[in-house]
Amino acid sequence: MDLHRMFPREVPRREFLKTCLTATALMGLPFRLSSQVVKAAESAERPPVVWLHFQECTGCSESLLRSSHPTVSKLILDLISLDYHETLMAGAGAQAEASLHDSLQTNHGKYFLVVEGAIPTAQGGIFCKVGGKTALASLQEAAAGAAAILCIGTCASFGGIQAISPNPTGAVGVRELVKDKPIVNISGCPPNPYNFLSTILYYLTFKRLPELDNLGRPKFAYGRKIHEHCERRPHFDAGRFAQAYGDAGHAAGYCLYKLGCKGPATYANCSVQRFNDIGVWPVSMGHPCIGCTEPDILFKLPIDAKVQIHDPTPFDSYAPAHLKEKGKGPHPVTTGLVGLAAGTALGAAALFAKKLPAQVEPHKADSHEADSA
Ligand code: FSX
Ligand code: SF4
Ligand code: F3S
Repeated sequence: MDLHRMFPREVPRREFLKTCLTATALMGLPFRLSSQVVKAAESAERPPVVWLHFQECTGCSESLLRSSHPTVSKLILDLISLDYHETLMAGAGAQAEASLHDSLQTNHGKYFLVVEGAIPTAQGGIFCKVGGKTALASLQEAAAGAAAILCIGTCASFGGIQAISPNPTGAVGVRELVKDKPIVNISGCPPNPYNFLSTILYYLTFKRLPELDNLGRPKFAYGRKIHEHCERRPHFDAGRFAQAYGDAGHAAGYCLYKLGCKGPATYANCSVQRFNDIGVWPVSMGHPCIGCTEPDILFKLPIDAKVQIHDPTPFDSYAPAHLKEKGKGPHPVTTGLVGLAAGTALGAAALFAKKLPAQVEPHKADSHEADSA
């Protein structure tokens, strides 16, 4: 597929470097390794990628490709050789099937398999078919020759919305079905495109996959709770909560915990590496986090349900907020302004990185990682 022609990649040098630096910081790597990351991004090596869609809304691809600022999507398309992607490819029908078959044969053992969407398993998997084949059969065939599997989104990672009880199609995530391949789960509904980009860059730089948490997610992106770096955190600590949408506390940027914010139980970097290149994320827009990266929260807990706070974590990203006293003292920290000011991609990523345990050199391979990948 000639994506070079479909998505011309004139990424200005300054934007290219800035994106690489942001990814370096996001990965928790020290600044001195940024030149290695840049070199890897510039290298001619472009791992072959086969991208399959199953039960999902395609929001993961959409959010990746339709960013207001196209550097991330262009860079991703530049870093990989995207051999098959049902949403993007021009071919259809038998031609597309032939292309998939060719790709799996030619690059056997070398390609990355990206999976978007859950896989239905009930009744032999008849609930999702592409080209007459069940998603289950397509996954098994493509997984067999993959060097590693990247699950993009919570659907592919854990089943997502399709797997919600009573789960009539028996939808599951990839790791329930594939046991003999390294699997990286980049959860989120949809995930932040930077987390996908950084995973690819990590692999290109160190020739191995990043360290993963117990849910198979890269620790650099899912190692901390969003509550730890939320700009509304000073209000949480001070006991100031929005009680209803649109009330004075909500308008003043108070904490959204009482509206059901799942931030205290959600591992993700959204409060730091924000979305849409304009420094926004759900909480900065006034909506509680719904825990979209977490298999036991997303769609399983009602939006207004309060999560238990088991281990209150100290915050140190933002200065404490003080109530304004008439005529003196500091003004209350207003969330939107602080959020936007703090949301510049590089600064925000660096903020997250400084909180991570030192991850200077790539760690030793474990069972999650691709030895040959
Ligand atoms: Fe799922 Fe992705 Fe949510 Fe949608 O494709 S993670 S429903 S944003 O798009 O898989
Ligand atoms: Fe934590 Fe959510 Fe409140 Fe932010 S809005 S401080 S993430 S509970
Ligand atoms: Fe998802 Fe919560 Fe981030 S809903 S996008 S994990 S703020």
